[in-house]
Amino acid sequence: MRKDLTLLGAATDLGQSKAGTELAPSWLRLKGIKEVLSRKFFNLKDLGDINPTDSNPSKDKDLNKDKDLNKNKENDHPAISRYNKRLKETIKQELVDQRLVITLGGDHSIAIGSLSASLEYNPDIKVVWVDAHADLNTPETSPSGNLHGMPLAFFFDLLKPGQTRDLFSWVPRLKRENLVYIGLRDVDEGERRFIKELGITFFDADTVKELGISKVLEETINQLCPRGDEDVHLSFDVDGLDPEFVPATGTPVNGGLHLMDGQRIINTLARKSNLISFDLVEVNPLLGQNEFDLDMTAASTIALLESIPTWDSENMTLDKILFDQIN
Ligand SMILES: [Mn+2]
Repeated sequence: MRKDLTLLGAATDLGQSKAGTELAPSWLRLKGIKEVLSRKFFNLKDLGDINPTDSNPSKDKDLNKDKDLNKNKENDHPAISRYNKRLKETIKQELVDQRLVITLGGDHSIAIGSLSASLEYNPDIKVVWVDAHADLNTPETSPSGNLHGMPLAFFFDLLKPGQTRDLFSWVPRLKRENLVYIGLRDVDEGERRFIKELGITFFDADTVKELGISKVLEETINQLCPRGDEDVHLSFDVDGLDPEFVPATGTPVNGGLHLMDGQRIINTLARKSNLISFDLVEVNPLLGQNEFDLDMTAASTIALLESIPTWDSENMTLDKILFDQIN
């Protein structure tokens, strides 16, 4: 894991239909994540939030209106493409500067930009995708039409020729053997077919429970980072965890990972690879039934970040304590 950190808010809700994910970065800052992260790294730089309306305000400012009126979602695709291109350029510069980037979503469509940055930096980047969903739909296979369920389809060039494919033609390709899924349990028909055809490795939530997260991580590391110094991009959708831990998210699915499993994934990858980029997405502070749900969601998200190991500045090594602040 790199020793200097850049924090970035990808403050958008354009990839799905529930307003609120765009508020997560500032909400999580209020909950104290910078204090947690500043203890872990030599140096912390917060770039603040990038909003879809920062550029082209006249064109984009009304995008969030009428979210639930089921308007034609394809109208948002040009804005999502432009937005992710900007994310990509910003993140890539930080990667080139040898900094670890934590990108706070936002919905999972922000991984189009963040993973593009990692791939332009290193075309052989290894990717661990923690999620209840495979995010591998295309406009043709998606039941919802929401782009946050499609980001990986762009990296594998699965889209049929058409406007959306053209809009995202700048997205680089990912090698299918460089991706491992952890936590899947709500996978659509078309996605199952793609996973099978591409031969992508996955450990669904039931397999994690059966084998235990240690075994799953051992196999993940064996495939992706046998040397231990490979560059890794971790894309962590909080709905990979059970809704018991993260109730305030847009598409919760029962039977998910335990919070400790999530912590182990982060801690292990940070120790056993060169973690360069980490998306934390789909927190939605406007969802949840009550105050308890919001408190639980904030506490779990902070607990995930607490599981990042701490750099020992004297010895230039990562500390030996497994988790700093958990109990
Ligand atoms: Mn996702």
